[in-house]
Amino acid sequence: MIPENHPRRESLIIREKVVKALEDGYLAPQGLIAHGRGECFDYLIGEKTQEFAMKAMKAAIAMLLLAKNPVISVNGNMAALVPDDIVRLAEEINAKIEVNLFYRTLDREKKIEEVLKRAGAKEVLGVGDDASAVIPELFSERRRVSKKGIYIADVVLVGLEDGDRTEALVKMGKKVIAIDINPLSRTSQMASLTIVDNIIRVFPKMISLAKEMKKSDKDELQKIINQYNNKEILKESLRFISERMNQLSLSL
Ligand code: PTJ
Repeated sequence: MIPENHPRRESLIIREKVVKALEDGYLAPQGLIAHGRGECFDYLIGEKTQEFAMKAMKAAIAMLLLAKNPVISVNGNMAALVPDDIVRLAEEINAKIEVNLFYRTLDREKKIEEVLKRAGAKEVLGVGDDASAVIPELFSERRRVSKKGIYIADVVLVGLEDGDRTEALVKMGKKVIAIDINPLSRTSQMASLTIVDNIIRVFPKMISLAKEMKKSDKDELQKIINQYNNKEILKESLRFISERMNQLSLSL
């Protein structure tokens, strides 16, 4: 039991979700390590959504709303942390949902499909034989994708990802939107657009933005994308962290 007044109660509740997903058999044990790394970066950005992430989210929603075949790619950690929000965002932007795992097993794929269906998803791609197409130049199990999903997607939203697949998808001419709280990771550096923030905070904000921005016309959305520069956003996030650390060191 986590005490009501524990100063880090929220963070501990999120940990419990991740541990439960491991016990239920759909989170990879390595997902616990990934989560811990994320917690560390969250301290560095002040455990709040910062301006660089807001700008990236707006451009991401513009990109997703203009996409012909947008897909949200789901792994074990995403299914553990934001299952309902994945389904709600997919509905708002008219995206497909596909399971794509680094540590791929059929059992985990099926369990993640179940979690997403319980959250309201009508169709979940990438499970078992549905993942019969291959991403070229990628040698991990992540290379196998659905012909109806990631294979033909023009925009793919990924979270807590390894860099190789992001690079391979970009090489295939796709736009990759990465949610990664570590601006130094290969995924963050390789993605077309990087949201440097905690996925827990990102999804609700993206859902609100999608509701609002759906009313904009195509030219307005395209303008937001044209003005966006991912390198600048990554630089901004690193400057923010270093300035914040500096200020904190002065206040001790
Ligand atoms: O479910 P599977 O088999 O596909 O495996 C999923 C994991 C996450 C284990 C796999 O993709 C992996 O090993 O990922 P990495 O290489 O550890 O990368 C995860 C990235 O996500 C790191 O850069 C973390 O800092 C970042 N991250 C961790 N927690 C969060 C996060 N980013 C946003 N929000 C978080 N809560």
